[in-house]
Amino acid sequence: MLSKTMEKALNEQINKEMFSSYLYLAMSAYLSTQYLEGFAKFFKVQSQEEMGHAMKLFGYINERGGQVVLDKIDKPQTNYKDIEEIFAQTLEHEKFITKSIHALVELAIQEKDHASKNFLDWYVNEQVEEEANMDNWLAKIKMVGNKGQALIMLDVHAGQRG
Ligand code: OFO
Repeated sequence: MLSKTMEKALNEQINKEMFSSYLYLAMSAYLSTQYLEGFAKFFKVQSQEEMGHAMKLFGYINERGGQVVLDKIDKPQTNYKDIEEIFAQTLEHEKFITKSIHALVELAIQEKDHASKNFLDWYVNEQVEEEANMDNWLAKIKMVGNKGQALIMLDVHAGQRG
């Protein structure tokens, strides 16, 4: 059985993961208006992954006899300066999510909730990948100077994400 504190903290994480999904879907919509269809697809896939992260927590809370309580999801930003701003914000957002996951792990340790600690390890590893991936894309976009033919090539590459 989950403690009430852990149940509340995991529910808050569901909201953060759902906001991530919403945020990346908003980015995808914006990128479509910029004719960057590859990046638009990339963020649509990312959005679906985030919903998967939320649903994994949803399943875990249920499995441990807790109750999922869904909260309001904040409105994401609609317009962006350019693709560099999008990846810079994405990297910052992922760092924020990493901190949130680490705080959950610390809570699990404090409560001697070994099952939750074990469950959360998957997210710890996932965040290493998420940050590295976004950092990599941001570096590449900076390299090509955010425009021109090289950006079109990166767009094609981004669209290959399955
Ligand atoms: Fe769920 O990892 Fe990104 O936000």
